[in-house]
Formats: sequence, C-alpha cells, structure tokens
Amino acid sequence: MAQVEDIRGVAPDEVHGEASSWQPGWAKGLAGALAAALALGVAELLAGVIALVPSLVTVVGDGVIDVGPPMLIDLGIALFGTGDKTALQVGTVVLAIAAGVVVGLLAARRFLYGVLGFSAFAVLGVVATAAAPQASPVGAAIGAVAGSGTGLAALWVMLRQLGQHREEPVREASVDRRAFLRTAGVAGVAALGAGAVGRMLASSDELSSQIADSTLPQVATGQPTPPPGTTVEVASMPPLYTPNSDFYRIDTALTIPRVDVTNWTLSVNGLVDNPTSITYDDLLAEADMESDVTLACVSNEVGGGLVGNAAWFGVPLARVLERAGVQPSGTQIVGRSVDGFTVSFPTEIALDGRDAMIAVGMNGEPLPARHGFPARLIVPGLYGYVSATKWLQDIELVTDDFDAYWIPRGWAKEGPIKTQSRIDVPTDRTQVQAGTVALAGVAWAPTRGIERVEVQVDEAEWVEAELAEALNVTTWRQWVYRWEASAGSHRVKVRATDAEGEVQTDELAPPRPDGATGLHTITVEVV
Ligand SMILES: Nc1nc2c(c(=O)[nH]1)N[C@H]1C(S)=C(S)[C@@H](COP(=O)(O)O)O[C@H]1N2
Ligand SMILES: [Mo]
Repeated sequence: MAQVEDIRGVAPDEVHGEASSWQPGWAKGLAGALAAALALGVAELLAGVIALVPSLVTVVGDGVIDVGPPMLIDLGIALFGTGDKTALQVGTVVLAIAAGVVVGLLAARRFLYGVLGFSAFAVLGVVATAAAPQASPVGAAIGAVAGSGTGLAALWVMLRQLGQHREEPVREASVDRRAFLRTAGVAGVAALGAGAVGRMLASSDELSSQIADSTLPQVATGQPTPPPGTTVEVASMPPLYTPNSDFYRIDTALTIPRVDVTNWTLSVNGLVDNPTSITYDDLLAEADMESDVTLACVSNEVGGGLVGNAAWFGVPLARVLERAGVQPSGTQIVGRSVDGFTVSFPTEIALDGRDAMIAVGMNGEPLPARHGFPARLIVPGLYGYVSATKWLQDIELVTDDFDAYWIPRGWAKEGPIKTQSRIDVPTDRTQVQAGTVALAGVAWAPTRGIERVEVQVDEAEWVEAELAEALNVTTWRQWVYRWEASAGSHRVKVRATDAEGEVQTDELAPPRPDGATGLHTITVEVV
C-alpha cells in the first residue's frame, strides 16, 4: 500500500512506497558526507594504533602546503595566525567531507561512482604520503584502504536504506527512513569517536617499543643529580634539571611525529663538499657530547614557564659540519624536521665553540617523542624557534637568503636568548607569615652566564640575592634572598646581570618579534 511521507515528522515505522517517496537529495549527500567522515575517522584510528600508519589528514594537509597556491596559504596564515596547521587540517577534513557529499549524490545514481570516489580518496592518501619523507607508503595504504573500505561499506548500507542501487525493481519496503537515520547516526558517532581516539593515541608519548629499545651508550641513565652547591635550599623550588615529563613542549605538530628509526636517516646537505647521510645507529655510536643547556621559547612571557633545563647528550654539530666541509657561501644552517618545520641560524654560531649538538638524549634517556625522538638540534643561547628542530631529518647549509618557518610569520631572523630572571617562590599573590621569607628563583643568560641577581621590595634599594653555583654559562642559575618581611602587601621585583656586566632591561617588550623583556614582579601578602 502506498503512503506518502508524513512531512510533519511523525515518522512511520517504515515508509512503504515508490523509491521517490523519501529520498531527498540531502539524505544522499549526508550519506556521502558521513561515509567520508567515517573513512577519515577509521584512518586516524589506525594511525593511532599502528605506528606504521601515518595520519592521512596530516599527510594530505601537508601535501596541500607543498602544492597549494601560495596566496591561499598566506591567507590561511593571516587568518589563523600560528594556528595555520590546525586550520589546514580542519580544511582538509571539510574538503574531504564536501567531496563525500558529491560522491554520495553520484553513487545514488550508480554505485560505481561511489567505488571510484572512495578509490580516488585512497589513492590520494597514498600519493600524498609519497611526498612525506618519513611516512611509510605501506602504512598509508593500510590506512587508506581500511578507511575507504569502511566508508564505502557505510555508503552502500545507507544508500540501500534510501532505496538506492537495488537490483530488483524498486517495490515496497525499499525506503527505510528510520533505519537510514539510525545508520547515519551510528556512522557519525563512529567517525567522531574513531577520529578522536586515533588522535589521542597518536599524541600519547609512547612511541611503541622504539624508544625503550634504543639505549644510549656512555651516558648516565635517569634524571641527573645537581652537583653540590648548584641548588638553593628552598622548598617548592623547581628542580635544576627539569624532568622530561615536566619540560615545556612547543611545536606546530598537531600529532607528534613518529619516526621509524629503521628507515630514518639524517641528511647533511646543501652548500657542503661532502653531503652525507647519518643513521640512528651512527649517531648513537658517535654521541659523546654531554652538556647542560637551558632551552627557552621566544614566546615565553616575563615570569613564564616556557623555559626548561636539561642535560643533553649527542653528537657535536661542529664535528658533523667539519666532515661535511661547509662551503664559504653556506652561511646559514637549516634544521628541517620530518614534518617540514624549519629553523635557521648562522653557521658561525655552530662553530664558535658553544656546545651545539645533534641531541639523541635528554636527562639520561633517549629523547622522548614529544621532545624530538630520534634526534633534535640543541644550540645553547638561541631560542628554540631558530635552533632546536625536533624530529630532525635534514641539516642543510644555505645562504643568508633563506628564511625559516617563523620568519615570514613575523618573528626575528636572529633569536639570541635574552637575559631573564624569575621569582618561583613564593608564587604571585600568596600569603606568607611575617618574618624571614625566602624569595627564590632562577636567572638565565645563555651563553653569557649570570653574574648577579638583585631583588627589589616595593620602592626600596635593589639588594643582591645569594647565587647558587653555576652549572655552566648555558644554564639557568638558582638564587635566593632571605627577606625580613613585615605585614602588608608588597611588590617584589627581580633583575639579573649577565657575566658581561649587562643588567637585564626593565623595558617592557612583548614576545614578538624577538623575545619578551621586563622585570618579573609579584605581589606578596605578608600577614
Ligand atoms: N619539528 C619542530 N621542532 C621544533 C618546533 C616545531 O614546531 N617543530 N618548535 C621549536 C620551538 S618554537 C621551541 S621553543 C622548541 C621547544 O622544544 P621542546 O618542545 O622540546 O621544549 O622546539 C623547537 N623545535
Ligand atoms: Mo618557541
């Protein structure tokens, strides 16, 4: 018996009738969109579970950067600022879903179009991977085929519920609206769930067994112990060596790159006489430089936490450069990551005697995934954005013309770390008891070193704080001032003087373009 759809929404259990009774275009488009979303979700889930499988969204997004019209990409950066990587990935997902709508509409006419559409999706994923140096094409194929297959199957089920692609002539019971909506809901939830779980797993710090399997030669294992005298005896002070798990993390990577060290090599190329490739085993065998270096982010606000200190372990960069034979025109060193991020700094900085290195170890452990496993650059005295490439893949010698990742985005080309000091104890706006109060913190000026730290309470004279021994000139130095505090609300300021006699400026500057300045100031309530 033929019925017409109840358009007021009292859905009959089943709408019987001709195929045309309930199969609006939007339902077919929705089926295609959900199928595409499910395909992406499944691919992301596999990327999270199987280390070999890359995130197709990331890989395709990065492919867009490589081939996309520069104007569009610049527009994206202007609109989204530093979030352009996120925008790119969101854009990739939106485009894929839009393509899914078209495929859904076409597949409703002939399912062959669906098969072709999802095959194209899989091929695109694998092709984009070919352009991503560290991603495995086999892994990409697994993700792409499983994702497309699931998406295609879901499309088939939903279109069938919409009365499409039946072999026999459409009769009754061909349109199952309620079943379609149910399937659509399940597909949507599954797509979101799979995508979210995949992303979560992919950004977890566990790099399968790779890191556990890699052992560092000749290095003390575990968290380093500060030498006697290098710390102040004050409760709640941050440790002199920042544990890896507490070390700040800054990068443009939405998912932490997972590098398979069995087919990873570090290439040294560009304006050199002898371009070379170095394997992970080569690096481990050659690593003999251990150096304590404080790393700071240029985005760190005065008093902020985007700074940490670690014992790094690796291969001296100068040795690698010497072997490669830098040509006179190779005045800049570019460090490029497996995901295309770049830094650059003057070649002379790497050769001036500071402990610049290709680091494989951090605080007595192989580099954690989030801090750049298997190898990263560490250049004492430079902010991370111009020096500290994580997931390093490529060291290229270039001329001064080259601008690294953050330079066209409004940050200074040269990024020496500015002298800074911070009050860690007590924290801002804490209440303390009147009497002797320990004010304490850290000061850093790599590679100059810290000579003096002074404290000012309210408008009184600057007074000198006690300094713990310095580990070296490239690390932060702890300080303490024992203050006789009287009741009331007090403003406490700190300033450092570097070992060249230069006093930290009190002039306020924001992080952009070359690092914040100003004096860290807190309020202490003494009762
Ligand atoms: N591959 C890669 N390396 C990178 C970055 C990045 O975005 N990608 N960011 C840099 C910046 S801005 C900083 S401050 C340091 C931070 O290193 P961390 O995350 O180990 O603290 O990494 C640098 N290395
Ligand atoms: Mo940074």
